[in-house]
Amino acid sequence: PIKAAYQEIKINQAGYYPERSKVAIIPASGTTPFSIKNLHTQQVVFEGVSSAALAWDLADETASTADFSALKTPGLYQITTADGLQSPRFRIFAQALQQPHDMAIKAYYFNRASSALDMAFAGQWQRAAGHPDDHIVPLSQPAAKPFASSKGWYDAGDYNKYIVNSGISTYTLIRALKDFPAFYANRQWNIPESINQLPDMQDEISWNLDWMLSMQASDGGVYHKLTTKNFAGPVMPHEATAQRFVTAKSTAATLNFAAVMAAASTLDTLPDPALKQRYLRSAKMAWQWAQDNPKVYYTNEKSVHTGEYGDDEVSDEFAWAGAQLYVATGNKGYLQAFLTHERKLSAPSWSQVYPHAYLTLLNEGRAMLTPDEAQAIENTLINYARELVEQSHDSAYQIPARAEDFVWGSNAVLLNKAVLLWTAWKLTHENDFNVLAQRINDYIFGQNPTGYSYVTGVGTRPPQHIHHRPSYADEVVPPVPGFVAGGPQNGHQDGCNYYSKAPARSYIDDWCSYSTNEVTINWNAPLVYSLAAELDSRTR
Ligand code: G3I
Ligand code: 9MR
Repeated sequence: PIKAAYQEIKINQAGYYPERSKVAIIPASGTTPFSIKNLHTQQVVFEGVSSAALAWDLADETASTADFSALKTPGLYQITTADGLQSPRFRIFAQALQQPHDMAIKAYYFNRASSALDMAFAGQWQRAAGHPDDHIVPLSQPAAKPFASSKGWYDAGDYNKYIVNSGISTYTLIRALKDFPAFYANRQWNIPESINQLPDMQDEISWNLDWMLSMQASDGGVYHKLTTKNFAGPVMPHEATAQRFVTAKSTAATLNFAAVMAAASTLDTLPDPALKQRYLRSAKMAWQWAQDNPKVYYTNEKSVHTGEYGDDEVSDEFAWAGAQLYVATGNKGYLQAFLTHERKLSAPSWSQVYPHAYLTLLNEGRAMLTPDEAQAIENTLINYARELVEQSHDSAYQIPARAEDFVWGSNAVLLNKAVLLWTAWKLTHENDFNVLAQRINDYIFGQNPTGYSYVTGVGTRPPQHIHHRPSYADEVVPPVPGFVAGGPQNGHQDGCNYYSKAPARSYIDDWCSYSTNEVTINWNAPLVYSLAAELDSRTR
């Protein structure tokens, strides 16, 4: 694997559009003069001095920040210091971040189940179809009549499909489509559906909604996951042929499903107008099942050893599903679970879905709230955003990261904070919120203590060995592009050899490291959102 580059000057390896705010991080213990050379002309075009250094214990590092926002001329550049530190080469160009956005959303196409990936769309990552999932029975009823549960996205580096994780990913993509309609109206990334009249984003979302719908039983309850008993080996989809089942239903999956279906029913780019009622009906049935079964918590059946996504605190799921159903139906009874939930924000995640209710209520739901209700939730979000700005003062990287954020998928914890920051920025136009969200994008593309751009195929030092079965098993050297790695965290649950114990450095670009170098649909979704938000913000 390519090694981490601790002693490098860190920049956003995806590049900068000219008017963007730009900083570099210099691993040095004092203010340092730096210069920037245009690599085409070999002229020094910018000179400056970095800010006072800050120690950051989460990275076991002292570093200072070099602002070069004033450099706006397109070109290829490199930053150096007098004592020989260097940055990777980087570009300033008008289209910066557009291609990374398209790659990040295209990753969903690459992870489609039940479909061959054709050369015309997948290029060298073309592959045969796997997992038709057209003969599925519940694990507990082997003699039941099989049903089809095809399509959807593979969760991650594994081939299973889990409702709660799939649901939040779909919701975040729905959010992006609803929040940036003009951006998505004409944006295409060469998928089989690109020839139709709908936004590609709608087509990609529909691919997973179709699967989710099939996971609802006739009583309204939703199976927690569709899975093999054990994780497949590192083989291609069509070679992973162990039998798949749906497991038990759960309250968390059923409410997550209700929320996503209610949200989907409010999309105005649906492929068929009849789907609106179908989604809404499914959402209401799921809600009713959860009312009748409020404490069915999923744990793996004895014979099942795949991802659990277990959650025995579902008041946030009730709040989210209720808020979505209120917005979709106008029936205020649904909002009760939200109104009585303890008002506390955090980065949204598969187990913490309360923030999703905020996002819906502050957007489509706003006009349906009383002024007091609207003001209260808006204040909570803005105060949370201010707290994140405070947190960002702790390190030269200027990102809102705390020790507790360095868990499995730490990159997505930050990206989900960015989703909330973009929303707070839209409400207030406070510049701090916009800049902080940009810093998170910078961090993801290489402006972080390891010097990796964490997104495959983007930048000068991207991961090469993600824990992603197709990337491992195919004959192609580069991994499937556009996936963000989970990121550093010092739980070290996989027993691989880490070079550092510091949370923000505990990352290795190795197949071995499924706790830092796997990829998943729920980590890519806030990346897609945050890049779309940043690109869209240029027009406001
Ligand atoms: O809830 C406890 C918390 O109380 C405790 O303080 C903390 C300290 O470590 O741990 C918390 O539990 C963690 C849990 O996530 C909730 O955040 C576990 O340690 C941690 O191991 C667990 O990680 C999950 C991982 O699966 C293992 O189950 C990740 O969140 C989750 O993203 C990941 O998801 C996997 C799927 O199972 C399978 N598909 C791939 C996907 C990504 O790797
Ligand atoms: O490969 C699995 C990965 O996709 C899962 O997210 C991860 C979740 O725990 O587990 C991985 O499988 C490992 C298993 O849990 C333990 N033995 C080693 C497996 C990876 O090679």
